[in-house]
Amino acid sequence: MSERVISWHANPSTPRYVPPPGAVDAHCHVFGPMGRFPFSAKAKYLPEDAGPDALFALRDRLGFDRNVIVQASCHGTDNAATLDAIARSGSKARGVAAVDPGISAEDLEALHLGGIRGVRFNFLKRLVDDAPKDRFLDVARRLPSGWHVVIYFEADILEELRAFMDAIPVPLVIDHMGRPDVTQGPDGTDMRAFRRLLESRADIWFKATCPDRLDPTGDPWNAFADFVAPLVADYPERCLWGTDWPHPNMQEMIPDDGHLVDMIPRIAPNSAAQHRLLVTNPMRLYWADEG
Ligand code: 0GY
Repeated sequence: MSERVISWHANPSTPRYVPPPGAVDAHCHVFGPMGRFPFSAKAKYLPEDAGPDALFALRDRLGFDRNVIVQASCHGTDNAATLDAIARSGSKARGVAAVDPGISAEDLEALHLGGIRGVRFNFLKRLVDDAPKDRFLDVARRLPSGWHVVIYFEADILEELRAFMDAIPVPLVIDHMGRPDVTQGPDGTDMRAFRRLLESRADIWFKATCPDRLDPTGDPWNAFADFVAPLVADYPERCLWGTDWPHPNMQEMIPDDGHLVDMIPRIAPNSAAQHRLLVTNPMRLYWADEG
């Protein structure tokens, strides 16, 4: 792997939808800059730099106030780039780390001081070499108080992961709703399985994110809107929203971030629902110390 790729829009449109004050982009990443924060030797993609200055400029342009920066797989378990971006945000960013499951209590505490509030367990084979459930469970049992676990998986392994998720003793956040087939519609097999998961515990949250990844019908992603709106309506206190900028691996289908923001009123059609999705819910998970 030698060629560095660009997976984000050079000049996204200004959204028509205006987020409420205090809105949080609760799923985004930083890449590098590589000169200071080299990518992991195990990285499955090699992006151009997409650092904190670009992230915060986009935040302002889209009308958001804060970011939750999720450690991207290209940086492995070295969270230095994520921590650097959080430190540069002036308290306007917090993060989710990827850790070696053998991490010490002291190193977890240092991540907490750096603004990390959760760990991500990634089960996508195209992104990570291994996902050791027993070791993940061990670290899930040792997390600092108030942290949660973010899980990234695809719909075909949801059932296989149920016992593992049941055993995690902290809240769970499911990335991109476990990558369902949104073309099945809101009553399809994938949505029914995901709802069974949400019904199994009151502390499972989900990210109503990534129409660009999940909806093969393309922008304006009508299948995604039809699929996700009923879920947000039925679980208004357990949903989060994010841009997913800089859209890892989307270089063949780069979304316009302004259009992504314009999805918000289609899945959360009134101001109370929007406020919960963009402010109340992420603040509860990531800035509980301010609440
Ligand atoms: C996402 C999705 C992807 C990548 C990563 O950490 C990552 O590299 O999360 C993906 O390629 O599906 O949420 O950013």
